[in-house]
Amino acid sequence: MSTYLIGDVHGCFNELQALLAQVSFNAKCDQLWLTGDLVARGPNSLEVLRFVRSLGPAVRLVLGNHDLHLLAIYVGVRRITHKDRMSVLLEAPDIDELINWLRCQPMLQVDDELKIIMTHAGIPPQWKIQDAKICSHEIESCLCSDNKLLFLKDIYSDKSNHWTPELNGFARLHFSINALTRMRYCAPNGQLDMIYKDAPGTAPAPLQPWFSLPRLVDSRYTLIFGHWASLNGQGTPKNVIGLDTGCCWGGALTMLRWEDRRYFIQPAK
Ligand SMILES: [Mn+2]
Repeated sequence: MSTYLIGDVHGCFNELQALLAQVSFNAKCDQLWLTGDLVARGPNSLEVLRFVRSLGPAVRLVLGNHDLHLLAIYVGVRRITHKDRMSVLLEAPDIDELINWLRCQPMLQVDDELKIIMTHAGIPPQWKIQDAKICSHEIESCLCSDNKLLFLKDIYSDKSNHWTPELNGFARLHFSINALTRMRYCAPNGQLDMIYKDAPGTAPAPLQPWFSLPRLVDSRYTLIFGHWASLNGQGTPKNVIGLDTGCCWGGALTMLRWEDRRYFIQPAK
C-alpha cells in the first residue's frame, strides 16, 4: 500500500491517468491525495470528476477555489467564463450527482499517523490544527446544506483578511475560504494579502509567502498544498510541500509518493 499525493489537476485527465500508470496505482490498496482544483482551465474537467468520484474511499481530496467557483456557477450565483472550460461538465447528464458528491468533500485533510495536513492554499500563520479543523468544518457545513449554498455568491471578499478568534458570520467564513483556498502572501502580522499573486522574489515589501512566516501548526506535521503554480514546487521550508506545477498551463502534473518521498512527474501533453 502506498500513499500518492498529486497537485492541482485542473481538468488534465490524460496527465492524471499517465501519472497513475507510472506507478500502477491500485485503488484497492493505494491511497490518492489531491490538493484540490480538480476542475477548470484544463480540457477534461468532466472526466476528472467522474474518475475521482469512482475511486471512492481510495481518494482523499480537499476543495480548491476553482471547485468552489464551479459550485457557485451550478447554483447560479456566479457566471461561467470562457477560461473556465467547464461548459461540457455543466451540461453533462450526471452533473447533479457530481455536484452533490463534490460539495460534500472536505476543505482539510489531517492524518495523525502519517503526520500530513493538506489544504488547497495552505494554513494561515495564526491557526493551530484545531482552528483549521473548526473553520474547515464551518465551511463544509454550509456547502453540504442546500439552503446555505447561496453564500457562495459572496465568497470572494478580499476584505476579510485579518483573523481573530472572535470573527463570526460571513466575515469568518470569508477569512476561512480565503486562507484555505486563495492565500499566497501575508503581511508580517499574518494579515492575508489577497491582491498580489506572482512568484516570490517579486512581491512588494513587506509581503511574504504564508509559509515563510512563523506558524502555530504543530511542526511535526508536513503541510501539503497546491494552488500556487508559479512556485513550481520550489522555495518552501522543509516541512511544507507545494505540489502545483501548472499542468493546465503547459507545465507538469507532480506526484509525491509519501512512503519513500519519491517524486513522479508527468509533463503536460
Ligand atoms: Mn489551482
